[in-house]
Amino acid sequence: MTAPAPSQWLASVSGRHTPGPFSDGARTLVMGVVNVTPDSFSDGGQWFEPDAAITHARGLLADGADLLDIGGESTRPGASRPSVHEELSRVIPVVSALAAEGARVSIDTMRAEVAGAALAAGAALVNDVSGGLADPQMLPLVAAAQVPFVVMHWRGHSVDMQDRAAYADVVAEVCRELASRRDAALAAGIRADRLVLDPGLGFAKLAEHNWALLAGLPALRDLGQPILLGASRKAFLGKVGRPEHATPRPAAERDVATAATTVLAGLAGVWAVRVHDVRSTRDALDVLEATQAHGGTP
Ligand code: PMM
Repeated sequence: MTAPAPSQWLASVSGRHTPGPFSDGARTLVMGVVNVTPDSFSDGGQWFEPDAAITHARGLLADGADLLDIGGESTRPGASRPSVHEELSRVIPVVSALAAEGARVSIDTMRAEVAGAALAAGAALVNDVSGGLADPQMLPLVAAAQVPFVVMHWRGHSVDMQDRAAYADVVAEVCRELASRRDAALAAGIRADRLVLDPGLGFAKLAEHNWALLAGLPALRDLGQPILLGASRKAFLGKVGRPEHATPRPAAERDVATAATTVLAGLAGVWAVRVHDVRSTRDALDVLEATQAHGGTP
């Protein structure tokens, strides 16, 4: 599958927005990232204490986040996994506090036990970067809980995932592998209107694969499910516009590039973007929506 020619890209995204959980499809939602980890690539250690994570999350809500994605396991390339006990102790106090304040909380985990505890603590959505592959209990748990589920494209745990970044046609293969996980989720009893698909930028992907997937958003959207996009601060954005052997920009200096990907996502009718800096993301979407309200762009 080849990406549409540039002149066709805007036409192919024109006017089509897929509704999804918590959304009638009128606009792209903003999911704010709260990593309660010591080692995430962009903000590891900054919000590791529950109080710091909760304060940070409140700031994301004030900046306009529609959802908060709370995770206790770093998925940076090469990362090793925390124990279940450690993951639970990182995320549950944060999920409970924020859900009690009325925030819409997503739990970012590959473990059914953590997802179950987070749902009991008030989470409203499960975001599994393995799409149910890492833990066989995940799909039945989500089906029984009757909550929305994000299925991300995944080829294995972070410790060696970049060894699996080999594709003849990345857009076609990611679409095919996501469709197979969608079918597994449906077969497990998860309702189609609760399923969100995510191409998994940076997970078993090189920079060229991430760019091809951004160009391929219309093909992903044609899978018929709402799409979540997680481009925020990822390494390929640190390299854009730099000479090949230059040092990439540090993660905290990638928010303008992230906002540019948000505009592309909004144009392509993506359901939600998962981002670290909610303020610049909201600005980018507000500009797009104001332009669209005046009849410009699809
Ligand atoms: N990326 C990260 C973690 N969780 N979940 C989804 N659905 N999609 C993503 O792209 C994604 C994710 C890694 O980024 P981080 O370390 O900044 O959270």
